[in-house]
Amino acid sequence: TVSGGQVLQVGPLKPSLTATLSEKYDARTLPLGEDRSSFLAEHGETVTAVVTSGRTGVDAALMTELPNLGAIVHFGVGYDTTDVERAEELGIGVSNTPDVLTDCVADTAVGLLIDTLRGFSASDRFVRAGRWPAEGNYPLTRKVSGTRVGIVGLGRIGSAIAARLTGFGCTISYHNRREVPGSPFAYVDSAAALAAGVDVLIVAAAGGKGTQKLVDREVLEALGPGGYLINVARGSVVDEDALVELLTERKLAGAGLDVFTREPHVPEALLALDTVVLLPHVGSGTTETRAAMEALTLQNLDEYLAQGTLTTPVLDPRSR
Ligand code: 8YV
Repeated sequence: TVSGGQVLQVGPLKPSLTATLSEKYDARTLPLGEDRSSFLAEHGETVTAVVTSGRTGVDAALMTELPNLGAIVHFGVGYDTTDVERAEELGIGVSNTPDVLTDCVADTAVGLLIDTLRGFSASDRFVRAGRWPAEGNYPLTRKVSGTRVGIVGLGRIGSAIAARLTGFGCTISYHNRREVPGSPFAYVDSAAALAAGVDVLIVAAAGGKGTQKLVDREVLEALGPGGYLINVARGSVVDEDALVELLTERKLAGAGLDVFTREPHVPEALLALDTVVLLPHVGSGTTETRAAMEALTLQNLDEYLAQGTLTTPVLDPRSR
């Protein structure tokens, strides 16, 4: 049903993936700006598969302009930039790259947690600025082992974070859409109640409409002046304005953030705070994991082009 179709790249991708798509799949790239509408008028009908990422995705308007689109293949586990409800109505399949990045994102969460509580990045800046000889010992920080950690979203990544922190003697509890059967960790039925009972709140929930500002001002206030927030999921899951305000007013002890609402823009006020650790969305960013994500992206595309199905679908394609 899909043979002879055109592959379209939407948004920037890993350079090696872009090269493979153009060299081996004859893929075109959706132009930005003025050329976009003439490109779509000319080529839109031929496109059967899109390859994109959580940075760009495919919205409902673009789906309308690609009337023969059958699959949206994402490089990345998150697909919140694609309108999956509309894709489902249209019978368009959607895939992502689960599992292969779980370890690295969980490692990042633990690294951020340790850095935020122990102030390693801030103390590195202290050494580089020549302050050690001048000022003596670095101020004391917060012990990590044995802390009470609440995880928002106990999916693949949240579970991998919990497994790691169990080794640090942390007490783990979690909030999730629904209780996870057989989980050894305590389920708490709201994010605010979870935050009220922990020292560190880790956000590991999927982005998208269902989790928009799930961690709102009330949740952050429940975490309180002794509490820390770690986010390796999506900026949209947290009320970023409230977060910045509470951090600035020292009504939160600190935050470790790999994701932001308007990437690559980071709220200016955070840059001045030594209580926060700021990472440029590097959770899955290792050579090994990005290669595995690339391979799984191409495996999904190959399977779709050969037989109309996806290897790791979040939505199965229907024959169109
Ligand atoms: C990627 C991510 O960097 O997988 C995800 O959802 O956020 C990251 O692994 C991103 O998708 C690439 O644009």
